[in-house]
Amino acid sequence: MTLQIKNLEEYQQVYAASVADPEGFWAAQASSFHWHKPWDKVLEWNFTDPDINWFKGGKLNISENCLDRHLDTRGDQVAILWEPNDPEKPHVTYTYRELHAAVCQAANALRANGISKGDRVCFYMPMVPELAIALLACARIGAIHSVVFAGFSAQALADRIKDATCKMVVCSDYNDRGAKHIPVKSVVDEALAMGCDSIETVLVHRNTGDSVQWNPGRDKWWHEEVPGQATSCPAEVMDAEDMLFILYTSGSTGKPKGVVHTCGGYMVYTCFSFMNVFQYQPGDIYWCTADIGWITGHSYIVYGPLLAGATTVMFEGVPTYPDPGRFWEICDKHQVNQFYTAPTAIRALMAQGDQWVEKYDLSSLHMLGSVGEPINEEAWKWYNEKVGKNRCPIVDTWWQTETGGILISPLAGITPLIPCFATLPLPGIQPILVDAEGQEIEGNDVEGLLCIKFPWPSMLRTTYGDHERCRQTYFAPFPNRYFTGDGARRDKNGNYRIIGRVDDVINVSGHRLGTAEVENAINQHPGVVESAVVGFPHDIKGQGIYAYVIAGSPVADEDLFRKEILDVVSREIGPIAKPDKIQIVSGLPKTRSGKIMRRILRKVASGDTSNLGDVSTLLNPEIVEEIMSGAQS
Ligand code: 7RM
Repeated sequence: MTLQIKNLEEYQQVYAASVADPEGFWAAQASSFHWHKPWDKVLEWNFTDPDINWFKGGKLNISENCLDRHLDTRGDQVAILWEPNDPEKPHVTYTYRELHAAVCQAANALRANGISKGDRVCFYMPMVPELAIALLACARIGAIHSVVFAGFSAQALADRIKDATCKMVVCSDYNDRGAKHIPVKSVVDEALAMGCDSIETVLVHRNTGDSVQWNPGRDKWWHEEVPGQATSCPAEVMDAEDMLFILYTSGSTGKPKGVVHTCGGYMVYTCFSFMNVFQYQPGDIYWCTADIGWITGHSYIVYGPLLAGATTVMFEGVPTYPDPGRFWEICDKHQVNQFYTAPTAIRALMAQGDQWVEKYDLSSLHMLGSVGEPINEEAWKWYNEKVGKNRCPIVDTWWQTETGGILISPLAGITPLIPCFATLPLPGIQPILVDAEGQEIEGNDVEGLLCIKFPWPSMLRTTYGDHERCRQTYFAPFPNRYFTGDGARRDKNGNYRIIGRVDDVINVSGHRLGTAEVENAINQHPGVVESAVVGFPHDIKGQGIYAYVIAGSPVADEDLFRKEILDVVSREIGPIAKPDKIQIVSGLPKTRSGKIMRRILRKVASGDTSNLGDVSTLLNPEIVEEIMSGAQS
């Protein structure tokens, strides 16, 4: 059984033990799973290459641990409870036994279509049960999944398919999301027309039933390939360090990187963190509102909960459809016990007024979670008072795509809470703060750059196809440490408060974007010479996107120019990356070495020009005046 900590004293003991003997601690956690062969060594690592091996030589399959392992004990318990976009339609459940059969059928269908161990399969799908089923099917046959959030554009999808040389895309025909009817398959067709030569098959799930274009040699219907398959499927025996999945995430430079997670460590850590942070008890109904296109959905809708034998709710829709009471209606309807969402959703619902949340019975809730961005005090208080009725602990969970699982968070009902603090590290996690030179900042009541100084089982192993980029980004900045890219404060009692990114990554509605990535997209507009993108504080989104754009020739119709830029960004990345504000400028403030002084641009974008600091070292100090007077509000 995975250890579930029950009180603060036990947390302190377990934490101390996990640091004193990490190998002993994680070996004990790993022993609760089904291994075909035990590992030779719990941990071998260096942060120089980097080279990280957990449970090396151990043989397992994560889908067996999510499904087969539970059949005797909870085969008839609901594993996935799916709530559709349309509240008038019935919800759908899969028991562990049914999910096992469905996953085996899908796994056999993948094999029948030429997918085998090590092949990459791309997913571009809405939040339907078939997505979770097909992910687990990949894992069962040792194929590597790469989920692309279905809000990304054809171009972004094509980039990711090519980077991972995927052999198959799994998609749906259309997606009903809120009031929108989104043509998913046609975006895939468009992406594949951009030279994704590695793709042999497109497996299409019929979701809405509307007609789609068909490429007979390439496209296959899910309902023709899957249901006829056998309901058992021998699992591929994987090494603990074989790849489980790739998930693309934005960084401060260049194209998004494919973060790689492996089988054994990811399994052990997602289960352990799920059980402890959420304090899941047998029979509880757990709901995480994330999309499976992001890491939160991978780790805390699919893998963590299923490994723990939980009932996990999967929601197809959006928080505001058909009205802003939808989340609370679902909590009431399914008597949800653990509810995990993002601050941006909380702020959006808070802005709609209290009547929506007061309409429903939320007495089933035991705890509330928050993830993806710093939660501001106002949102924390509203969540606590209106949703939790002052009786549900709130866990502010800090982690990243790269960390695979939650690293710093209260354990619900155990760790004393401080609004807006992620509080304390989970067992096995050794965070430190460093200064710009990499010197560790010891003691308490201090602020610095957040690093982790010892490996944990679910950390990234590499970035797909480019190990050097992984080293450069995360391990080269400070020797022998994993650098998170976040700044943090440690209070007098050792509690962590995450301040936010210290690099050129912005967090818009909990979606992570690189400013360089948005700039590259804007620069695709033929009339744009150069651009600079920064984040600015936004009441609902957390951060908004502010773009400064230099046009090649005088702009006759500024509104048209702005609209064209938004279209280009939607085409290159997706609607989530569209700037909220675009300022047309004649130049950008640059240092003598040619670097854009983003500090100034951030200040202007945030509407605070009271203290711009020293601008005299700029190559073009005169531009600052122009930028300030043209600031968009
Ligand atoms: C899980 C996820 C990671 C970045 C991370 C932070 C920010 C995430 C919190 C947070 C403050 C939190 N993965 N972040 N959680 N900031 N408090 N509880 O979001 O890869 O998409 O983003 O998100 O900046 O580095 S992610």
